[in-house]
Amino acid sequence: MKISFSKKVMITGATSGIGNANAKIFAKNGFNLIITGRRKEKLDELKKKLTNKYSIHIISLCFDIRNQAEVKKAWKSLKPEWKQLDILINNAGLAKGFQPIHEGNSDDWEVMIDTNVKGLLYITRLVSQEMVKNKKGHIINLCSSAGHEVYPNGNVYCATKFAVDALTKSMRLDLYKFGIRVSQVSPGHVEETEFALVRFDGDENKAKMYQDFTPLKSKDVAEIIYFVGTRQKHINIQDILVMGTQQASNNYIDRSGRLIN
Ligand code: NDP
Ligand code: 8X3
Repeated sequence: MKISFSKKVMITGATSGIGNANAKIFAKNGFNLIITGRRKEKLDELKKKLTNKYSIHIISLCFDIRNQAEVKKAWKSLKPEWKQLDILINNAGLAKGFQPIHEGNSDDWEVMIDTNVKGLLYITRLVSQEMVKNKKGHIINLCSSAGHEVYPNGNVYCATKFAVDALTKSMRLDLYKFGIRVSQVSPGHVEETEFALVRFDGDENKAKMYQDFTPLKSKDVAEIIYFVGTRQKHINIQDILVMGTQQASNNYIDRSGRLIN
């Protein structure tokens, strides 16, 4: 079936957390989706749930964003009308490890650099070429408060997010003359994600980082991304830095107890 009349958004890393919440909010608002991630069963589950609930089309693409050949193959598998995306949300990303630089694990460094920087570039290269042809499109990068302010033990993760910040700014300089918007959203701590569990290699105790304060929830960030992606054509929100009320900065968090709404 042809889908060129409705808007299309690609969300990388839709199998959990912020990307998953984003898929739900865009689906609810009638967008057709391309959802990506490595866990096929999670993609299938999400596709089934959202297509049962909303009358939209969803393509799921299962690939490792660190593997340029897999990214290219997945993109090539799309029909031409699906390649004319209105929005690309570069969300897939992760932190691995939390050690000072002299104790860091270089395998972790490579995973973060390959995912957060190189993976983002691989998919953006393909999507942006098509957006330039169509003279329309919007790229929204998931940066982080860690891309604005470093913190102890954050070293390489922070560096990858500083790189995302630089890429957002420089991509905008390359693409604005084609009518393409480039934005980023930079959250502080976000719960209802697998972020901490992944960072601490599945250690559930270490991942309990949010018990003594209330951070943002994945849905909060998804709502902000949806807002950024649905402004009138003449508006480009360049960056939103957002944290929970108890987080004043990366290094100052009021851990005196969770807020009751
Ligand atoms: P989650 O771990 O819940 O989600 C990460 C997503 O990225 C998953 O869908 C995962 O899918 C995907 N992903 C990771 N590695 C790869 C890979 N190699 N190939 C393809 N997909 C991959 O974390 P969040 O939702 O929190 O993270 C989303 C983004 O938000 C990240 O860029 C993160 O840096 C950023 N962020 C998170 C914050 C937080 O506190 N949670 C705060 C600020 C920014 P799968 O495992 O199926 O491949
Ligand atoms: C995720 C937030 O503070 O763990 O980017 O780096 S933080």
